[in-house]
Amino acid sequence: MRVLYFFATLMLAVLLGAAAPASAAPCDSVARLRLKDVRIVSAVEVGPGREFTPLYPAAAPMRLPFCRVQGVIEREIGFELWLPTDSAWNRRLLVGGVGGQAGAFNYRELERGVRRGYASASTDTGHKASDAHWLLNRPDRAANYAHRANHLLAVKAKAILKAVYGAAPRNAFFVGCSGGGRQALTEVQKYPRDFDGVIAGAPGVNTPEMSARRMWEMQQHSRFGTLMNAGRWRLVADAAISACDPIDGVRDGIIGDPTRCRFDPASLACRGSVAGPDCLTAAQIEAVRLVYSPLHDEEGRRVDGGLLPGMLVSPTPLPEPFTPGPSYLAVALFGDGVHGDPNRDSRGFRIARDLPAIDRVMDLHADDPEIGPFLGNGGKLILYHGWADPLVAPQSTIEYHRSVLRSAGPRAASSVRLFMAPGVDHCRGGSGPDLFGGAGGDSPLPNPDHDLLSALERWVDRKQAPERVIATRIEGGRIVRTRPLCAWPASARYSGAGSIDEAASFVCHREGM
Ligand SMILES: [Ca+2]
Repeated sequence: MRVLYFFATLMLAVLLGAAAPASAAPCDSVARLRLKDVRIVSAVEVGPGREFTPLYPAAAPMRLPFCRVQGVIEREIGFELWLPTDSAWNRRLLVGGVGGQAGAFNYRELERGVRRGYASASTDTGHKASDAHWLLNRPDRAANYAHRANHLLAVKAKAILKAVYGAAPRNAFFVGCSGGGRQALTEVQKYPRDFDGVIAGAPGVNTPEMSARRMWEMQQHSRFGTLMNAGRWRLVADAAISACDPIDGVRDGIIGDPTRCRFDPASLACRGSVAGPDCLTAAQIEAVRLVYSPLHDEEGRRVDGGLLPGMLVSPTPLPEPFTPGPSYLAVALFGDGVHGDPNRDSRGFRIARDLPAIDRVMDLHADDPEIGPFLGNGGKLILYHGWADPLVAPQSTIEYHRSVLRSAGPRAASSVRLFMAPGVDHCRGGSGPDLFGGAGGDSPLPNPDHDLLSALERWVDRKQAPERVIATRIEGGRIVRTRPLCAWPASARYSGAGSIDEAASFVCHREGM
């Protein structure tokens, strides 16, 4: 078959008047492509002597030979498509989702993809992160961001691959976390034919509710002022971890399942009236209880399930994955989107009024459990979520998984897997092993036992569903711990012998089995 692609590419090159050797990145043919609604801005060969170093995230210069295509779909949906040489292409397409407000390309996935033989692609969803008010009076951009851009990218990237390599990709995968996880589920739910395999990490299944919490938390942090600084919130998270760590049978600095943890911040109360660095005053205890509790709107309706013990609250906005700068989607959504006011003060946010208003700006719900068409095409879906994620509620991913199983029945049981990652923060980081081949968490061992992307390849190719994946933790460039993540509802249990830092000492155990 390879020979056929070789000749197909050569023929295309000859037809287009290019004389590129077949081993070169296929740039010449791309620059001359004519595709409806696609403008190729540039097609540049990257390789030894022509290195490319992505500005974001900071990364090493890339020396692999590939063709870096920059283009625009329709008027302003920017995309990058990285094409390996004909002989290196694995005949697959990998699209990397982008979290937060998007407006940038996912260079981590572009790099991982091309390194592993994929043609890889990513879209900024139709605006640039440098434009803080991209959403102001732009319903067209709202639609592009919410669902159109990734769908169009899937369609156009496949067409480009067919033209360049002379063959359509045999399958297409999507990998994303956070907002990229929402994009992943939106593809599964709205465009079931785009992808054969999808990895959705920490997906904002309920992005409107999540955004409401973000705004509300910002209000509380503004109110508390210096009452609760970053160190105090750390004290609270650490105390909860310390208290609930042993419940899973292993004292390892990780809470296996924080829904089983009951932690009362009053256990940190200062003695008498003397405040100190290692204790909380009555006012601080009240602040902690409030922020960790389920959120209710001003009319008493429950919005979410609250934060779980061990999650670390940040009093200042954190950078959202893959998006340059600490700016929350929620801020653009409510100020520019809902109120059309670029200077709106977040302290004026009212949940009961503003949460329902999001739906009039754009559809950011990715909670539709009816994914029969995707499963009917043979699609495979891997969900994962860090148990210590304070930005996107892990409970919502478990609930979504449950609703999919309920609605699609046995077909879902053989085509959908959820992996909960103890101690893992938003998408990565935290105290738990966080490298397992999810979005931006490339495993040091890219094989199906250690890496979700490899496991997805095997699942799609050979119908072998992943029942566990071994997560790795690296500190100071060294592997310090490996631990299996088990297909939900199973969880890793210490076998009773061997190092707690070795995956081999753990088995996947399902309660009641
Ligand atoms: Ca533990």
